[in-house]
Amino acid sequence: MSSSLPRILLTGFDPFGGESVNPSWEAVRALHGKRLGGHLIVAQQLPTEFARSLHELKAAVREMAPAILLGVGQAGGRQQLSIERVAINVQDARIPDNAGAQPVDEPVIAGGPAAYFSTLPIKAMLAALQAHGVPAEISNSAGTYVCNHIAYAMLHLAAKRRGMRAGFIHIPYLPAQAAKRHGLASMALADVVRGLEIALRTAIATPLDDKLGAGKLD
Ligand code: PCA
Repeated sequence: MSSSLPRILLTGFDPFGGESVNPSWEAVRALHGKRLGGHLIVAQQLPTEFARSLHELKAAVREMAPAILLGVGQAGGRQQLSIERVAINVQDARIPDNAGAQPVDEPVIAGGPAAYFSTLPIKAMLAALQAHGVPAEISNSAGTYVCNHIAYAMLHLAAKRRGMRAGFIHIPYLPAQAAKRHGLASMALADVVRGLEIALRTAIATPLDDKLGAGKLD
């Protein structure tokens, strides 16, 4: 790997909740080693475990000092790429994580702020995805499980490092996962990979976000 290019750290998770695959890892690993807009993408798998994922994220950021941190996670049932606006300082696990931990109403970072907003240009990313025919939305909640935990930790790390921006995207089930659950939405892996690439290109090219209405009433 060329060492001089600024890095994009792109994370995905291992399977959880009885699944044998996690589309987030399948998608990010397809982009590992790719050069994009003068940056080099490094894909890393994080465990779907509260404690260990945080540990491994911190180590990777320390070692790599990426310019952009993008976390990706599965959100079964969502219908499109879901660009997260916010991460909150709480863990409230409906199911145990892959190490059996099930924290309820614990902070991600004790003493940290209640929430962080994404520092990636979420509206510009949304517009670019839609313009390229990839279904996408802004989401105002990343949940309270391991994905929100990692999204919060990424933004906490980014708040302390000048020049590092961070954000999180939730993605739907793959078609093969949805086929087992009558009626749930899915997105083909190739579309997810293309969407992540578009989102990253836009993040690189857009230091200041667009002002574009994408609010929700509910
Ligand atoms: N999705 C879970 C954790 C790992 C993943 O891919 C979540 O949304 O919290």
